[in-house]
Amino acid sequence: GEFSYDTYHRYDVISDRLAALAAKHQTVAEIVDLGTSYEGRTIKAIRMTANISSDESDDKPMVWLDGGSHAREWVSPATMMYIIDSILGEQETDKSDKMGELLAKFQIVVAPCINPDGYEFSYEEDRFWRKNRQPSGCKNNKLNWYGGCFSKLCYGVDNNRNWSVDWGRTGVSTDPCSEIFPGRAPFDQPNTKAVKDYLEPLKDKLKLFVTYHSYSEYFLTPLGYTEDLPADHEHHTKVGEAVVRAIAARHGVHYVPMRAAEMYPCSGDSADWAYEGLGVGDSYTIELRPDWDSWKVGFELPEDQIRPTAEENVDGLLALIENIKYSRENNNGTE
Ligand code: 0X9
Ligand code: ZN
Repeated sequence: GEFSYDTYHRYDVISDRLAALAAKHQTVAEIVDLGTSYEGRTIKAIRMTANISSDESDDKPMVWLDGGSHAREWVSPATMMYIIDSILGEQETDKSDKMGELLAKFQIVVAPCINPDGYEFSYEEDRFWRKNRQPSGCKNNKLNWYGGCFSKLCYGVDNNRNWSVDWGRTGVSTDPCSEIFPGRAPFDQPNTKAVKDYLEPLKDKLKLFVTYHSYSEYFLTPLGYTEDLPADHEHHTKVGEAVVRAIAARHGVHYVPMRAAEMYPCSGDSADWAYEGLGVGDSYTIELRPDWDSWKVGFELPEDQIRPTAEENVDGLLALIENIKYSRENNNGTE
């Protein structure tokens, strides 16, 4: 294994590592090709479950985790890779019993980097790039006499504004050059469409949806587009408390649980789509390290913090899975 957690990795390295893991752990892992990005990169996930080639493995309750929706949030794909490693026993080997149980009960699908074009652009051109790289339109949508752009052509849609729930209303901009441009229609971007096309037919099996971002150290519960309390609010509050407690127990870092709209309201995010669009009662956004006050560090989380961030989120994920409605209803909860 050349894959380390002392450094961030390029998309090809992440993809190769994913393939190598699936090859090494063939009885419990397989690669899922979700789709193709605008620039032609394959958007991949790894599906992990006991006896992966058996038909009954398809019927197990599903957990979905994704990272790298926003290009510059490099600790997110890194954390996804570490979580995959831990589930497959490549890291956190003391948890092998726990992970075995998890693979027996669930199918866990992890897409480490759903915005590969943006991720690569944040290496090559602009470390602080957020959106994808599909041409989005002219600045302020203003054309010249000849049908070209009056000032300039811009690139990128905010992948986390492009989902269908409350699309295009709050916390978005109609300017294609904006960081929060939601696209021209829900799912008009290959990144969101790939995830939607994979998950929609599986929605009855999907019991937990988590999307990993940075930064702020928040555990965000529904809803994101409105301050109105969702029906499951009390459940979400309990889950949030359990998760942040587990995260803090690892390295003493206290993530803050809140409703996503309390961070700021915005339309069309992925967790709201999973919650209201697919009807997944447990749907969350996690904002990884650093904390909100460390804005000078922000997206440039030092490489020596990759491992602790990932470690605390392995523990956070285990607590999360124990506390989702599905687990509680099946008497596997903590209460
Ligand atoms: O704005 C986003 O898409 C997420 N934050 S980030 O800094 N990673 O860009 C937050 C999405 C959660 N939803 C709401 N805050 N409504
Ligand atoms: Zn983000």
